[in-house]
Amino acid sequence: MEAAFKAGFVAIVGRPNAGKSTLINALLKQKLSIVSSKPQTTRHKILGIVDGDGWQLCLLDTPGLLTETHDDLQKALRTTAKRTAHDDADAVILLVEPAHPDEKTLLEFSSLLRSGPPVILALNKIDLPASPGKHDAIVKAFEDAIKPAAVVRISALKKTGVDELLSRLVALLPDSPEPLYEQGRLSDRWERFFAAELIREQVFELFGEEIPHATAVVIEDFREKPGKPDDISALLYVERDGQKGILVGNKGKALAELRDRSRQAIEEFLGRRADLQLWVKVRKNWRKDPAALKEFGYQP
Ligand SMILES: Nc1nc2c(ncn2[C@@H]2O[C@H](COP(=O)(O)OP(=O)(O)OP(=O)(O)O)[C@@H](O)[C@H]2O)c(=O)[nH]1
Ligand SMILES: [Mg+2]
Repeated sequence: MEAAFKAGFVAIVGRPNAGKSTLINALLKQKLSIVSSKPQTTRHKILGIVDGDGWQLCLLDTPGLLTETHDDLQKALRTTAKRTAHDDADAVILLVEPAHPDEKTLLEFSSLLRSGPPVILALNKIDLPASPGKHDAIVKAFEDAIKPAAVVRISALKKTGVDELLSRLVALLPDSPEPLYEQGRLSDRWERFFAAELIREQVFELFGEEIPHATAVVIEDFREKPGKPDDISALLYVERDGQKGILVGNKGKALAELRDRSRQAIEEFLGRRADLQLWVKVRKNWRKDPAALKEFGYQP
C-alpha cells in the first residue's frame, strides 16, 4: 500500500524579533515575509507553502507575541498570533532567542501552548556567541513548561539546522487525503499584499524611532499592463503631521528614496517591471482606531 499523503499547518510563534520571518523564508527557500532588525515587523498571519514528495507543509508566520499591549494594533497582533497557534495549527514551532528569554514570555507561551498542538522548540541565532550554560537553562525551563516534541538548535539567518527542523515538521504532519493547496503555490495572498509589505519593509529599513510602527501601507491601485511595467499606487498612513514631514523629507527626498528602493524590491518579488507611486496621508492615531485597523486589514 502506498504511504498516505501528509499535509497540515505549522505556526511559527515567538516573541518579537526572534527571527520567525527569517525562518519561514529559510524554510521556503524564498523571501516571502518581511524582516527587520526592529521588533513588531510582522502584522499578519502569513501563509507560506512548501511542497515535498508525499507531503505539503503550510507554514504560518505570525506577529511576535507581546506580553503587554498598549494600543489596538498591538492587541490585534497579539490576538492574531494566539489564534494562529491555538486554532489553525497542527503543530507549532516555538522560536526562542536564547539571549532574550524572559519569565513573562515563558509564562505566556506555556499557558498558550500547553493544551495546544505538538510544539517544536527551536533555539535560534546559534551563530551568535552565547554562553552555553544559558542555553541549557532556557531549554530546561521551556521543556518543563511546554513538553516539546523536539528541541532543535538553528540559525535561520545562516540556514543552519533548518533541514533538520523541516524533517521534524514533516514527521508531525497529519494524514490528508490530498494537498490543502494547489501544489506549486507559494501563498494564499495576492501580489498586492506583498507589494504593501515590501514598502513597509523599506520604511523599517530607512526610518527610525516610531515611524515604522506608526506607518500602515494600503495599495490603492495595482494594474498589470501587457508589455509595460505594472502600475502600482500606494498610500502610506501615519498618525501625525510631524511623521508625514519625516516620511516626505526635505524637498520630498526621503519619499523618493523610499519609492525607489520599494520599487526595486517589488520588481524583484514579482519578477517583472513596475512603476510605483507613493502618497502620504495622516490618519490621526490610527493604531487606537478600530475602524482604521479594519480598513488596513489588521483586524484578526
Ligand atoms: N544573527 C542572527 N540573526 C538573526 C537570525 N534570525 C533572524 N535574525 C535577525 O533578527 C532580526 C529579526 O528577524 P525577523 O525575522 O524580522 O524576526 P521576527 O521574529 O519575524 O520579528 P517580528 O515580526 O517583529 O515578530 C533581523 O535583523 C534578522 O536578520 C539568526 O539565526 N542569526
Ligand atoms: Mg516577523
